Amino acid sequence: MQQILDTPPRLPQAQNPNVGASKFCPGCGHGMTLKTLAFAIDELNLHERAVFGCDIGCSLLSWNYMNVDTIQAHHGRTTPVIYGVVRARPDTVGIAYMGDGGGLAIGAQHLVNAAVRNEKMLVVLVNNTNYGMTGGQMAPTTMPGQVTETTPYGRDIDITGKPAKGAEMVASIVDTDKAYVTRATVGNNRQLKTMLKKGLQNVADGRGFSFIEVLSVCPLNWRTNNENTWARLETMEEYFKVGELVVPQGLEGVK
Ligand SMILES: Cc1ncc(C[n+]2csc(CCOP(=O)(O)OP(=O)(O)O)c2C)c(N)n1
Ligand code: SF4
Repeated sequence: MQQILDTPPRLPQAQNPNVGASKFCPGCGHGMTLKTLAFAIDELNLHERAVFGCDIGCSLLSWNYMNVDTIQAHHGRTTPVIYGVVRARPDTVGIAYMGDGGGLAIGAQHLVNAAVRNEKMLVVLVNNTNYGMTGGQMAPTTMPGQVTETTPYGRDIDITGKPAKGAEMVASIVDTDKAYVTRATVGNNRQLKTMLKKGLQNVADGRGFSFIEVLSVCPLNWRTNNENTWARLETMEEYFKVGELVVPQGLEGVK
């Protein structure tokens, strides 16, 4: 038993070993997503080509998390910052990492333009159904009836509309011969890694735009214990269907 306790956890090479204690709240989905992303970069051996951009929001806490070149952008602006890098240095594999507020509210126009133009970059959008960093306000993805700081009686979709489905929106505007669009969940780590690898490989091959929405958890603002956190994720998975929406030819070998 002691030997197990003394064995350090296996860290991916693409994760910074000197980051210290996690800055994310215990049980946060950002940490799970980032570690899986780092393993995906390892398995594709993309350390030298990867450029990681983090948004404002809790994603900014990853500014020193990755062991690859990293840029911190303004809220919603990570997508254009990263495709600027890729346009200047086409050999790079640009990754724009953001929350649902950054991708589907303040940065929505950038996401649309990048998808339509088939910018050769990967967008990872972590959907935790609220504005995490600022205390848990309603986001475009907040579930019907969900209580947040700004919807104390639950989200009323007659007033605010239905939750935005990012993956479906992106799938409807991309070049389906070149783009990879999918929805993953932190509830299925193995599938998440395969999807991240496909998204990265699509960019690394120079084929085109990749978009991965990751259903995630925010136990702090949801005010949920472990059991209720995972129960809520299952409710999210009923509304936001997990699975691939657009898969171009050429990714068959990526597992
Ligand atoms: C231009 C601008 N507007 C507003 C803010 C305030 N702000 C900081 S984080 C945040 C919400 C972040 O939510 P989300 O993008 O969903 O990421 P999460 O924290 O949930 O991961 C907001 C509104 C800001 N930093 N910059
Ligand atoms: S507020 Fe939510 S999203 Fe932000 S670190 Fe804490 S659990 Fe994660």
